[in-house]
Amino acid sequence: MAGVKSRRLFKRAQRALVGGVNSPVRAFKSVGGTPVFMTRGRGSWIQDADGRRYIDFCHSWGPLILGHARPEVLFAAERALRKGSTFGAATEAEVALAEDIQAAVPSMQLVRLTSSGTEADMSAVRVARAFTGRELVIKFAGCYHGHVDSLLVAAGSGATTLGIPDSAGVPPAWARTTVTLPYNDAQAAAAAFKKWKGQVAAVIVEPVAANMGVALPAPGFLAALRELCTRNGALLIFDEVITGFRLCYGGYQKLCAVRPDLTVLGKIVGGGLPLAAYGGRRDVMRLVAPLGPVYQAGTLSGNPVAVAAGRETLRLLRTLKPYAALEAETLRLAAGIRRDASACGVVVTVNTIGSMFTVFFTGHPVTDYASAKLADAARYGRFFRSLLEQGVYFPPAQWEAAFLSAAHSGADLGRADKAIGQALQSLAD
Ligand code: HOZ
Repeated sequence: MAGVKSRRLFKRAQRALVGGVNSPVRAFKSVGGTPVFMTRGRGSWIQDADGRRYIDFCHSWGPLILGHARPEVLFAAERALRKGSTFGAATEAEVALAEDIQAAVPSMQLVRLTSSGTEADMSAVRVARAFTGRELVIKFAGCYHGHVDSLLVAAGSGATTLGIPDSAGVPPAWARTTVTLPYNDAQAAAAAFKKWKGQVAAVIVEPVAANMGVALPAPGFLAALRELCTRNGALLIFDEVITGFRLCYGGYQKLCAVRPDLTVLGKIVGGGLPLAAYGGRRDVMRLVAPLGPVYQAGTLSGNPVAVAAGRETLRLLRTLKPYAALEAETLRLAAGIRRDASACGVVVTVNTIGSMFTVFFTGHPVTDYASAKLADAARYGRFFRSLLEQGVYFPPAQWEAAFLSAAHSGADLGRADKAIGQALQSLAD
């Protein structure tokens, strides 16, 4: 249960902020209890307003692959800040970050930096529509591409958590420009291309779904989407906001060897500050202003402080190469969770890839939105609250990814493993 100060702050917050928060999943609605107000973080831990520390497996929903307040990243951001927080003008550092992105994700031949993943997703879809002269966009149920109007259809993440996957306020005519299909169903995609022949501008997909919890692409699924898009003159957009620089140095596209036409990045690429990017084929991106007629802009786009944090994070990832170790630790943690769950008779499915994982409270394999929705969110809430009591912070929602960072030590993971065992046991009691 949240401490006295967090409870007091939440009361105050509700008088000033909608629902007391600035992003709905923070409200703890699906896990129950009062949101915990954080005051600081370092390495693998965060601390709340009551001075309690937690081993963090949410890590701000993914950006902090190196942990909180990594000194080199802080130093780089601080150095940039001292020179001026924003110019609304071109800087050399943003060019260097774009070059780093091009080198790591070669399909991004031209890059545009934005301030949030939502903005980058929205812009990628806009440019795809302009390039093809078509309106329809295929997305997959349970995938989340930010709170873009036309993509808030069967949306995952907070929209699923709060039971509003089809948001109010989206004109039905806009929602009708989106065709929603089951994730991992290449046949459904082929049928959709047949049905809406010559009308599909783009297919947008999280190459590894992470916003319905973690669900892996079935073998051949992404390659089939590539093939369908190419054959039908549509663009393939990979939303790698979560997977970018999370599973390897670059995008998941490097691991699955499928080259999208456009890619969206966010989270890690901004080193924990508000920065995202979209980019792709030169002939497509040349449509974006000032080169072309697709308008997209931002006062804080390519903000120097965020750029500095992003560049330093990428530099550290190139140097430290943490990916193999992170994956091994995640697999170990997941094996422990499965073992503990089975020992106390609690049914779980644990999906992992690299340093991402989700504990689903269902015995069914989770491969798409329908199977993810079988998970028992109320059980997850009890699990979450038990972990919180024991000083371990998981994402406060069932349909999200949890993350390991390079800052988690063996001791952290040992403590977390014990706490998870107890949390599972409490569900069995
Ligand atoms: N996009 C984040 C991962 N699902 C959630 C963050 C939020 O909605 O606040």
